[in-house]
Amino acid sequence: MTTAEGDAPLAHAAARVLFANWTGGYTVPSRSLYPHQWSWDSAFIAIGLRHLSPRRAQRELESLFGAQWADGRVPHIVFDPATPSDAYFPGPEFWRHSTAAAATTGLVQPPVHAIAAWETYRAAPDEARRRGFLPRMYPRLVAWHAYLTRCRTPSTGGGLVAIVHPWESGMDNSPSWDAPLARVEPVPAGTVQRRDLQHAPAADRPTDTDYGRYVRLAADYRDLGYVDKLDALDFVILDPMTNALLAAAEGALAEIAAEMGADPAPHRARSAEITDALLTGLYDADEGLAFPRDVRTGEPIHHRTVAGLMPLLLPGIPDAVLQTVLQTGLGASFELGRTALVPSYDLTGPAFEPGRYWRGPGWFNTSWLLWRGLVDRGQTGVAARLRERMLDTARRCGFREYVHPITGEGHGVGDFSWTAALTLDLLHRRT
Ligand code: 2M8
Repeated sequence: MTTAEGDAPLAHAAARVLFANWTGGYTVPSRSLYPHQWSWDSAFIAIGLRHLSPRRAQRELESLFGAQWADGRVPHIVFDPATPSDAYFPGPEFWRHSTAAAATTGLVQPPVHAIAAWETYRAAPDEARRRGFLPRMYPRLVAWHAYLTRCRTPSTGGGLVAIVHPWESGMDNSPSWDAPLARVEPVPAGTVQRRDLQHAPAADRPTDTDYGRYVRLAADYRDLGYVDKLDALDFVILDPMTNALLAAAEGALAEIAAEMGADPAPHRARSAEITDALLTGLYDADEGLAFPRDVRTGEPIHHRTVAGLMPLLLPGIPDAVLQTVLQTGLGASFELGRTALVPSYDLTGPAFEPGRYWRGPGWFNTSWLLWRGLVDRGQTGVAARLRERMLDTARRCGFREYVHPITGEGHGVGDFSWTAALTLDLLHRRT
């Protein structure tokens, strides 16, 4: 796989970011704002890194799974012991948990890892076989998905897995979480140290009140010993992106199992089960997209966000649903393929803010996921337009964390790893 000649400067610039953010064993999302290893970031990073160094991409995932808990969960942050503990808040002394490998948080992030492992393997199968990459990763990936199924399936959730903190959605500050968060008492202002505001403008980041609520939820979960007593937690949500990714990741696990001579059938069956549960429990045919469901109230949360388009990732999506969700994506709320990046929140919605973290800006990872879903579902025309817009934006924004969805103006930090990694992946893969 090679990039076209004219794209060489962009590919080199992306590679420079990934090399600069490589720590020796994994890649930090950003040297300033996020100086540790993040779970789903590492999956997206591996997807790009495999084009530069398949071995580093393998190590990226192996290093994350080296901090996997005994119960199978893959922590959302693995703390770098060499980075001062006050460089990021909440740091290791807040979370108070260490595995044999490192201090970690007790939360998780969306399960993109099996997809990343399969893509990483396919970039250099011989090297991967020599290093025993799949035999090492497969049992760990199985244990990770088993944790979600065993511990995160609420009895009233129709078989879907739940998240227990906005940070677990990856779309931390989404308007979808406003109503469930309103039930949460923020910790007193003085207990939150906003390290993030030293690296990004306050207008691009969550408010102090929301941060106080994030910290309260995390402290409550920690004080329960990170035991998933779903009835005792305040924030328990069935999120469409998490579940669509789990269905897609089970599809990737089926490919991995088949490649290793193991039985792929249980993974295909699980993928189909989650697909059915998502279409029954979260998809709204009249609105043309999926909504999260609040397990505490049993009600859907009616904000239109990019997570609602993620049924496009489902390997077994029925054609009628595919066409409907695609029309929603192409419509006024998301303008898919016509904006700089796919907006994280409805362009016409009441809570839309084009510059604030997950409340409207476009992000490379969610846009890439939709691109990838469109390619896999045979929607190559729309996928090609989306890819062009993403590459234009990457050329103009300097690998920023997120951008104004229409103008492409950069927000958040610069030299952001998954922006660089996914740009590189797009350059290497024609639609
Ligand atoms: C953001 O989340 C972290 C907390 O995990 C933060 O705001 O401090 C989110 O965009 C999340 O999706 C991402 O994984 C993380 C690191 O890039 O940053």
